[in-house]
Amino acid sequence: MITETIPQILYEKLLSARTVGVFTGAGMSAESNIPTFRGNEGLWKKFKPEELANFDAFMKNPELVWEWYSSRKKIIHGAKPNPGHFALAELEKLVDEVIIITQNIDNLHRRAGSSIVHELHGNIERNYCIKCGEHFTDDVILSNPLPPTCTKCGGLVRPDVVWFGEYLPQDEFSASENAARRSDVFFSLGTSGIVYPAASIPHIAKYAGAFIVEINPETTPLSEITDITILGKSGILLPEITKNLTSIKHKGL
Ligand code: BJW
Ligand code: ZN
Repeated sequence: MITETIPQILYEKLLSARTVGVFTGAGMSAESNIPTFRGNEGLWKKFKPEELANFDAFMKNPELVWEWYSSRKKIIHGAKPNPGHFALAELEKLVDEVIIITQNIDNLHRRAGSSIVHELHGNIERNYCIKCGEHFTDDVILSNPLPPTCTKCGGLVRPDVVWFGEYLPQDEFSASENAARRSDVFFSLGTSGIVYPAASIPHIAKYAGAFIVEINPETTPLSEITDITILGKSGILLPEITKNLTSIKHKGL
């Protein structure tokens, strides 16, 4: 079902759910003013994600890749969780278990108060040396000229994010697969659903029998497997869902 309003069946499913899985992408943070990847903003006009977010691009032109990451680090550092992030943290009071599986690297789910967050594509606030693995905080590296180098071995320092052609962190991916398998309701929020293997997670939830709900202003390839696709913004629809669920829990359906 594709709809612009929240159907009653979603509340019925949430009321009887034990585990709610939530898969999020860049659109989740759009209302925190962090540009999405495949929208029409900023550097993405000039470069496709595939052209900058890969190891070869970094080795060929570390200055350019660092210019892009340092500007994004600044945007993300200054960003705040939006009402959608806070609504997901609030949902923990209304159902037994809420597990966030995010492709985002911006830390905003944790900052909003969500307690279980699996990060599939890393975290932009961390950095490490490609030669010796030493970790560095942003404070240390951003105060130096870019691209930063390791104080221990002189190797190049990179952001701790997953680039194209790289493996996802195995523990985070396995935990996400398990969460998808045991979800009764599974949300896919603000993602184009085209980057694999992350995009396989909603499919795993589907085959395990979860009720799949997508929130996105546009349909995506994932819309083909959803029970409901609600066309709209996560920062508007999620607070509405938690508000209505709270009042249904108090007054009944
Ligand atoms: C709103 C909204 C609002 C707007 N409210 N919604 C199988 C088939 C085909 C290809 C592959 C495959 N398996 C692997 C591949 C290759 C590749 C891949 O998937 N390529 C495809 C693009 C074709 N995958 C990989 O390389 C992965 N690794 C891998 O497979 O390892 C195995 C391997 C190892 C060695 C050799 C070979 C294989 C790694 C993928 C890493 C992705 N990394 C990035 C960058 C992270 C770091 C950084 O941030 O810089 O992750 S790319 C970028 O895309 C980022 C995102 O997490 C990811 C997904 O994007 P997302 O979040 O969906 O954003 P958008 O912009 O696409 O969509 C936003 C959506 O929001 C839109 O739908 C809007 O409508 C919506 N929206 N406002 C709600 N207010
Ligand atoms: Zn080093």
